Amino acid sequence: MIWNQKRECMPRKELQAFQLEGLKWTVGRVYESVTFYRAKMDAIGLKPKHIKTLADVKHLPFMTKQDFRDNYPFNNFAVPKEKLVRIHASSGTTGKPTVVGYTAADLEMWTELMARIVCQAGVRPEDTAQIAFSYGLFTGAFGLHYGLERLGCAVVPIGGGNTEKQLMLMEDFGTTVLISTPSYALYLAERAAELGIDIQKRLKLRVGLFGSEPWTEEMRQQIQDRLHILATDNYGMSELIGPGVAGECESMAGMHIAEDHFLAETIDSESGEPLPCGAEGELVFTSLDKEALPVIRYRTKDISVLDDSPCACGRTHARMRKILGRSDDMLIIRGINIFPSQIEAVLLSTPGVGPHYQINVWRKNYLDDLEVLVEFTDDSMLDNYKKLDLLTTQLKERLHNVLGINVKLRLVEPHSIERTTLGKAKRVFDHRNDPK
Ligand code: DLL
Repeated sequence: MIWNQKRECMPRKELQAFQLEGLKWTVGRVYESVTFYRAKMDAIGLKPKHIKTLADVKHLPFMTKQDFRDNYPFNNFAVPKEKLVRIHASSGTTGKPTVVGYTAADLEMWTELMARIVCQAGVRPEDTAQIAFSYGLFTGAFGLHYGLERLGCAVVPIGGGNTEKQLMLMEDFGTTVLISTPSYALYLAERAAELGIDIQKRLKLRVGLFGSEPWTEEMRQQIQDRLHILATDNYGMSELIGPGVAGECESMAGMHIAEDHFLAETIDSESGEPLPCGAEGELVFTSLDKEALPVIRYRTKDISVLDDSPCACGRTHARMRKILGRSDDMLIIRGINIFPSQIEAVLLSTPGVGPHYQINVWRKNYLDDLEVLVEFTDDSMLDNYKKLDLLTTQLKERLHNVLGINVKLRLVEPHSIERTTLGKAKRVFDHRNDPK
């Protein structure tokens, strides 16, 4: 089932013409109505009339999170405040949040996009969907809520946390679809096991839509095995719209980007130069029909690969590969670049250790040290030093092979690493700049 056949299966030539219209419209509006962006264009002598082809996007200046902060709260909006019907904001831990606004037309567009995302993940009107994201300023819960309702599902808006109640309602309501972060899905499975709930017998879950934080294929496998569901990925960010930017289809071969609403590019994070399709780089998005908060060349810091080859599902929109990490999450240890996802992939594909881990980075005597804590799964290991030693050596070797550096590895008892039940999981703790 394709939610919007006309849009999602548009021949690529037609799609590109459609995108060019949207690009011209957006650049014109931003130039007229958004002072800071007009100043950026004026500084390089660029006028809206200079945008003649899609390739001309590369002449436009980037937008970054800092632009949102500098224009807090509403100075980067292209409509007067009276036109807004919703305001969301990022969950940033320090300083002022990143504020995003929606007109009625923006909310309608977002709802349609989300119906598309849930439909392509395999959700159907007869499903019951439980939303375990927190409702509030975070865009995740509301975005999925409206999309699921538009599709015709029964939505259970329980919100984040409250794990035992989540499990009770899942059983009593016959929930078939779970919406959450991937780390919370794993936690749910763990709690169910602790409470003696046989997931296969007592729950009817069949599909999960997970996003909002990085997760590897190995993590997907663990979720699928433990919850007995199809675990699908979807991607987005508040600055652009919230969830709804991209999501997997039944082919499970990358996430289709809603290219009729967003123009996607990848760039070299350091030079800012555009990269060809197929090359790994930082994702950059331009909105094509947003009213309240048009976004031009927003640098996401998320690293991925674009693929515009045809997909078996028939949708023509390009796909993006699972996020490898964020350029600002990349750890540079003794000159070597390491993404936490590389560590996750090794840990989760090694039998005997669980999916819960923590990465610490320390600096001692001017040298960086990477420490990985991971839980072993078998309680009986506690008394078996030989087994523990063997597993430690094996993991250290595997990590060394993948990362090219020695890692301090600590096997810790099951359940000793703190679980994230609300919001995004935090697994990396960089202590290099901690006050002495
Ligand atoms: O996390 C929007 C969202 C909600 C997406 C629910 C999917 C589901 P922000 O809080 O603004 O918005 O965070 C955006 O989260 O730049 C990525 O670094 C990360 N992220 C989001 N989805 C994924 C994903 C929402 N599927 C930031 N895989 C983005 C990896 C993701 N990282």
